[in-house]
Amino acid sequence: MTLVERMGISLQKTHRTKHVVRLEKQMRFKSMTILSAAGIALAAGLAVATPASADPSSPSCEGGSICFYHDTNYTGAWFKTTSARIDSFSSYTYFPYGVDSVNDTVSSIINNTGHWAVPSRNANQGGGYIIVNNSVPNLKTGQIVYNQDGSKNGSTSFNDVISSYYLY
Ligand SMILES: [Ca+2]
Repeated sequence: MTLVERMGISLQKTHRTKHVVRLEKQMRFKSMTILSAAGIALAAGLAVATPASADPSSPSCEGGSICFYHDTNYTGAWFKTTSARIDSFSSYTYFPYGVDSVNDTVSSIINNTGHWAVPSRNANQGGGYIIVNNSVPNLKTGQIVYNQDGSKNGSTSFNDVISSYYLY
């Protein structure tokens, strides 16, 4: 093989390699574009799903029910019932996971019973109470708390204290 022939082969190789590299770059760009589009679609799906799960009118607490949530804004573990009263939450657990007792752990309430609900600080409707007409997104603040004799307590938090309730 002459030197000229060798140079010819070498040039061909270089040209071919560059071409392949360019093709690979194009393919990588295309697959990245597809992945990005999938990522955007996924993010859009999640953006739609999040407010739906926090919606107070969600099927998790349909009409006739009262729902107690471990966390504020109707999130976290939840306990749903149609009972007219529960005298002690200590024997009730949340659905579906994690936290055992409903007692002294409630932070928000959805009341779809059509009645006023009166959750109390102690078991057997004792120790003071609040009156819940519809829903309370955050028991940590803004609550009118009553003493057992009906006088106002002055506290604005009724978070993590509820042990019983009745519908009025
Ligand atoms: Ca309590």
